[in-house]
Amino acid sequence: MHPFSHSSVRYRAAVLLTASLLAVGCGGTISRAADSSSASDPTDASASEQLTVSEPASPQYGPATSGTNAATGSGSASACLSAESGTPAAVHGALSVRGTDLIDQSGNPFQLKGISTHGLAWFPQYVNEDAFRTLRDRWGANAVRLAMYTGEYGGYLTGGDRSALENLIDQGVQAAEHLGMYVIIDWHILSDGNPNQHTGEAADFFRRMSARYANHPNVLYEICNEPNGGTTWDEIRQYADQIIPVIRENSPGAVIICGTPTWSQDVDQPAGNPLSNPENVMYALHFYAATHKDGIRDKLIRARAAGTPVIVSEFSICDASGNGGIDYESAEAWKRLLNENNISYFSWNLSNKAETSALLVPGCQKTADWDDSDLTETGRWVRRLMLGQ
Ligand code: IDC
Repeated sequence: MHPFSHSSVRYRAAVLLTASLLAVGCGGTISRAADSSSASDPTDASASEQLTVSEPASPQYGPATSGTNAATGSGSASACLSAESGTPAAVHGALSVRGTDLIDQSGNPFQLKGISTHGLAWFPQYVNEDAFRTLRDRWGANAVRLAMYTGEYGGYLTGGDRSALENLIDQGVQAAEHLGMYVIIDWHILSDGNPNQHTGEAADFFRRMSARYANHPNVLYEICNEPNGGTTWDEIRQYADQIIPVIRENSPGAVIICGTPTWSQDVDQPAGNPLSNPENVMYALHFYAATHKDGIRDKLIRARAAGTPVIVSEFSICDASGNGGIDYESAEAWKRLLNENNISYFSWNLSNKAETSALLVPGCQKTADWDDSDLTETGRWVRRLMLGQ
């Protein structure tokens, strides 16, 4: 049984203990704003209608207090993690990359099993601790991914409310840390297909994020979700060679996820043309099972054979539009491949949008504590995957 698939007294005790320790040792450096970003996803009218964002509950975590350097957020990393006894991050500690494997603090291969948010600006209501606790205790998740679109409507570089987006990230990181879960901060490029278009903004963003979370070993950085539109690996490499040192300056040991060409499918390419500083870097492979089949599975196998560490930081079991029918046969083939090779994965997406990849049914208004009847077919499949069923 997955050690975190049950709700337990131990967890509650750990959370209480953590809450008190976090207040002095691991507090965040920015307080949450009273408002939240509220742009709707214009690509789906029905979803937009549902997306009136209510004011979030009063902050559960204050800004850093005594014992923490409020300017840098520097608490003791070990204090952060040791506080959360029994939780995934307390048990596995700081992660790193060895060969093709993600490993934990004891040097054992470790598999992140995570859920990705939808766009933070569009579905901010799911960035809450109860939601993440539900994913941890009822789904067996040990990680979440915070997807911050950069180029879409309401995105970070396209008129989005930057401070609201960064507050959501902080809320998500703190909730994850509180629960002893790992968390990816995702610079979610998509329509802006070449990350070099915005290297300056990305560097600025990751400089500040990596400073803020320098002593938070549960934080991973994904520097470009899905390069596309003909962007080559060589171009991505040039971008990564600029962004990775920026993160390393503040957070030398963090695991960094680098996207690959063709919407993060070409993981076979980095091997022949490596990054300048490939330590603790994993390469993103994204699949949508109804579209991406043997050809992409072969790329994964070839990449690993060439020594490339691969992480599936986004997937679903429908087609690449995020919609359409589920391909169960291909989904099962992916499931076998991921589990046989201990490959980390993050399921797209935690929302009630009317699309196949959404994990919640469109009528579901709950933002946590979902029952089976609240889950879509995809949601149920993903939950079974994570629970090892
Ligand atoms: C999709 C969402 C959809 C949204 C669209 C925006 O599911 O609701 O309207 O983005 O353009 C990806 C991307 C991810 C996509 C997803 C499905 O990383 O942002 O989300 N997908 O198309 N890569 C392959 C598929």
